[in-house]
Amino acid sequence: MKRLFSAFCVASAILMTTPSALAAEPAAVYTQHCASCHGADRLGGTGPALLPENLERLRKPEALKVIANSRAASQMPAFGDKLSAADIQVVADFIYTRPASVPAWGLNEIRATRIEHYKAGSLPDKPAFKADLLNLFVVVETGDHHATLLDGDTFEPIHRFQTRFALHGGPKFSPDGRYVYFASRDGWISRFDIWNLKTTHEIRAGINTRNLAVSGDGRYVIVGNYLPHTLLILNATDLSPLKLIEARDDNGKSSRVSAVYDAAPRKSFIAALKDIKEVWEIPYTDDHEPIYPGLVHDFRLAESLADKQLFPIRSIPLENYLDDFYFDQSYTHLMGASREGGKGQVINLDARRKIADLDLPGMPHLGSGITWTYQGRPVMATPNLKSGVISIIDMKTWQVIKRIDTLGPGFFMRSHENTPYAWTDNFMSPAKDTLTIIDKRSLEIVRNLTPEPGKTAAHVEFTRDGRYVLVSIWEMDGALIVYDAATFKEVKRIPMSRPSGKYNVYNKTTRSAGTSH
Ligand code: DHE
Repeated sequence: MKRLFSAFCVASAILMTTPSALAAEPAAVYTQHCASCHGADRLGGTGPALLPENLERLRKPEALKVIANSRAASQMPAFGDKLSAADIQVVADFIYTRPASVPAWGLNEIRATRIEHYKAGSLPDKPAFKADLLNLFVVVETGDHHATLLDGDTFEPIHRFQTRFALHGGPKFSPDGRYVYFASRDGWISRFDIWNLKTTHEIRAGINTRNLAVSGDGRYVIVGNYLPHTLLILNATDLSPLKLIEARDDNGKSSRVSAVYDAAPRKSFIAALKDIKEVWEIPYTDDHEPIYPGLVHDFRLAESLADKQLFPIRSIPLENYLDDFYFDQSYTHLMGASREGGKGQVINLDARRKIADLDLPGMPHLGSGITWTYQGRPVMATPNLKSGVISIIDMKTWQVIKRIDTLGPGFFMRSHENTPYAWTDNFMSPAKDTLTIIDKRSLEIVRNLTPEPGKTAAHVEFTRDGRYVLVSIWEMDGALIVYDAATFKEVKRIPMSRPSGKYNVYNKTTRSAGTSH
């Protein structure tokens, strides 16, 4: 029956897609020209998923151009000479329309996607190259969907490899720094053995994924999804699924998962929910006795686990939705921005309640925040996606003690324990080719740099010792620029294909106060 239907669709598509001013039937155009790469159900195949959630970052006029002309570094052919303008419009409208029902993505579908390239434990326990294994960088190159492993002492690339389409968010390292886990927006999770330069396992955890976290003990990977509304816990050694959790409250209201983080000192994961006023803490050890008092959900969809107590959900009710957030270094406090922006809240995770409001204008990007000690007190600094300001917050009083005006709204902010300077970009503004450097001792701007006039400069990360700063020239013919962190002089330029984030093994695994965790 299914085959008959497809044959009908293809036949009618052929009849209807001969160049003419009249548009063909949308599903038929899709089936004939797009389904073989993007999947009959639009869930993706060799090409990315084409559902509205997955297309959020591509505006429709841009999509029309991609269909007609293809895009750089893509295997997709141009359809401008095969389809009429009306048909291109019709198929674009089709992919931006939600399907009648949400595609199923339960444990069976997830398990069916798992790929074991190398059995866990089958690769040598000895690095295939010589370098300081803790001063390596993983650099994500979004231009042609690759990642580069970079030696943080010589700044020489060690290995460049293909990744899944459209990685997003921070790749996360195992505690010993040997493995790195990537998440793609289409839900693919990949485990890469840095020592052996090999992808060992892959699995598709969701249809539209936000990010992943690795437990502080290295045993688990957790993935947060927008589509479907789930969290998935995986075995970190082979990415086999352990537990699928539906994100919903006790009234059955379900929610997208905005993000999930590892709170290593608490031995738990913390998940932010976009559509329900709760934040979830999910302990991952079996010694969490007693299971926390108060509201504990158990939306256990996994088949029975040996230990029924694993991964309970401790829900903290909130006054407002939480979107983007940041933790203090002890992971006792969570500072969150609501999705409306303009205001933030501080939640004490032990007291399980809000303890303060934060006076933050615009749309603070708390996820990019950093901390240091200023005049004997812990402070936190956050850039702002909507206004050109860095807010400095006293983490004892939760008051904003200074607003530093920059050249424009920025996205990322970074520092290191061994440098007196904090660096931020002005990525969201006309001044996106500039970087602003702030003295952490005076809270004053000491320099605005323009690494390459007219080219976007963003996302900074320090070497293990804090002596050098790596900056992305975020362009197709981009580069990674290495600066001396003390003199702000350029040291080296390494060509790369639209490099986005870069991640230093030591800074990440030691949870440096100058970087995201
Ligand atoms: Fe990101 C991290 C959410 C748009 C590049 N981004 C994150 C994280 C979240 C997030 C929750 C933390 C993940 C982690 O640590 O595991 N990002 C969002 C959004 O909600 C937003 C605004 C809209 C969206 O489309 O999702 C958004 N992000 C972007 C971009 O437009 C960026 C600049 C380009 C891109 O690749 O899409 C972008 N986000 C990044 C990068 C990180 C990131 C490079 C990792 C930062 C790090 O150093 O850890």
